[in-house]
Amino acid sequence: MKQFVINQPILDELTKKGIAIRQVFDAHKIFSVNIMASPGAGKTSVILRTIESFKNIYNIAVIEGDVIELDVERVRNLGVPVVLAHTGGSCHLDSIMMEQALKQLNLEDIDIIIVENVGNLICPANFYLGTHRNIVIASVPEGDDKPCKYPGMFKGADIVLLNKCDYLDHEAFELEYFEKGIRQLQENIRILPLSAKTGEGFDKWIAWLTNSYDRYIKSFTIDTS
Ligand SMILES: Nc1nc2c(ncn2[C@@H]2O[C@H](COP(=O)(O)OP(=O)(O)O)[C@@H](O)[C@H]2O)c(=O)[nH]1
Ligand SMILES: [Mg+2]
Repeated sequence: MKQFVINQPILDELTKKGIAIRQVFDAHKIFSVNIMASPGAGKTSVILRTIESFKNIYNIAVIEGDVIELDVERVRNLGVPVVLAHTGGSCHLDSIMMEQALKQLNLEDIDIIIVENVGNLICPANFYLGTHRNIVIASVPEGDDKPCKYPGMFKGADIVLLNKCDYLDHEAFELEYFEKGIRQLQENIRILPLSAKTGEGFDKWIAWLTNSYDRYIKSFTIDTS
């Protein structure tokens, strides 16, 4: 049977471009997060509610990895700068697509960039975009076995959000089994159940993001004491 192997020289070039993008972010003190999940897990819904919480505190911009403007429109309706990173039908975003999208944003006026990656629990994990944190979203209706089935994705996460927790009482979803699947890969990672529908758990997610942003900005301060 033929095995699918990602072409290593191409991957190396894309990683170099990702590193260059990180430098651009840091030159502008822009904190960036890469949101990855299955299609329908609630990436856009989480982004919209996050924007609502942050709108008057930070200048947020969004990059939507997609082929159509549906999610772009949803974000634009909140009055936030948003651009489509056209994937050409690819199953992940890469640093070339990111570079094109970034050219369309005014980087002088942005504190935080949120990237919505393509709905997929495999490929996006292999492509470095230059972002500062990987946010992986799972959702209750997808089932509790996703960390066991897609370890590559959960291994690279900085935090796991378990969305649609309003379904926890209705689905045969074992939270303990789900968490165990993640802790086998990363013992101390933060796992946050939340609901983009009801807002449950969002205070903790917003606190985590605020804290990560503050730590990022503080990292530029030279300690002269
Ligand atoms: N019950 C429930 N539905 C949700 C929640 N978050 C998103 N959804 C619904 O799930 C569907 C997919 O959400 P969307 O944000 O478009 O997912 P994406 O494809 O990952 O961006 C939509 O119908 C949302 O209204 C949630 O926390 N609870
Ligand atoms: Mg979406």
